[in-house]
Amino acid sequence: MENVKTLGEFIIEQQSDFSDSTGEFSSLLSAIRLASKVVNQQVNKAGLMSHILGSAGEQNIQGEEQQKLDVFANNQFIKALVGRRVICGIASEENDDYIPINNNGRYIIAMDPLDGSSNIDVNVSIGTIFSIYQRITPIGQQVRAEDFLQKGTRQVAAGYVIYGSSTMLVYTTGNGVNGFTYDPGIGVYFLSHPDMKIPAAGKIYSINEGNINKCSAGVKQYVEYCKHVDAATKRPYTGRYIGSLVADFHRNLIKGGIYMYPATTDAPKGKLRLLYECNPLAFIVEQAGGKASDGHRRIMEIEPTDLHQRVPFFVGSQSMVDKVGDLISQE
Ligand code: AHM
Ligand code: MG
Repeated sequence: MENVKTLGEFIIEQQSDFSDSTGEFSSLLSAIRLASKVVNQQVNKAGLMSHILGSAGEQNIQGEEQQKLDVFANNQFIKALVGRRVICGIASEENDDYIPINNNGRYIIAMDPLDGSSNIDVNVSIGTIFSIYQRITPIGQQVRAEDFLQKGTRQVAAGYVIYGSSTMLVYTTGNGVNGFTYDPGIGVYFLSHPDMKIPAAGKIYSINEGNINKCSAGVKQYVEYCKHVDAATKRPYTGRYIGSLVADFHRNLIKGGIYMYPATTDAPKGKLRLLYECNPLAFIVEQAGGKASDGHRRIMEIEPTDLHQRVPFFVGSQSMVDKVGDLISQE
């Protein structure tokens, strides 16, 4: 075990790089680490919960209402974050409005505590996504909307947890991307993927192609391009779509590829949320050498106007995001 580094050790090492002399930021990451372990445990027994122990909406043996897993995950992350007192506010996909916490905390967090939760019943990988900022309003006051409506370029950290065939935590503080794999036997994350880089040109495209006739001309042309046979550019590309953002993103980050959730005629702003789905993954992909755009603009430069705002999302290998962007701009 000589050369093996745990997430705990890694966080302490990074503390100095991050000017975190008070250890506040480390404490925040530890809260996320802790909550992810609790959620991981529940996700692993999700099949038992619904089919054997009774489904959500029923009462458990103590007469308590069983929570759906996404609500459970939300509560776990909130509980862990509140406990550390370094957070002044939380925005979550599960809450209509932001939650003010400790007025003396320095950090705000935007999160999707359990993304892709429609996949739980069919045993497909799901994830947690988070994005961290420093507050704008002065310490000591209650947080306001402007603390959350910051551009992605102002993120100080972002990451995701994938609850998959193994559970991983991947994050960046703007100094590269590192991935940690969870050993459930001893309850520890180990550094397994140091300094992750996305291949500049991938061969996987990920889109819900059932919606293709509701997409704009540029997106249609790009999908046709992906399927076109051309030995020189190694096309056709491979189509892979799990329908679980973290899982699709994670695979493409490692293998090279593009994930797309474009605007459609039904959803002119796309489906995914800027603050806690797109911005954090954009930060990670850029730190890994890739790109993220809404088809026209860099995701992280979009000025947010609403906590739950949606944006079209194209994320992955640089040349692929550029290519679809070129076709969209020619529409
Ligand atoms: P959710 O936040 O309601 O779980 O929705 C987000 C999910 C993503 O994980 C996934 O990429 C996308 O929705 C799939 O949408 P669709 O079924 O329209 O392809
Ligand atoms: Mg979501």
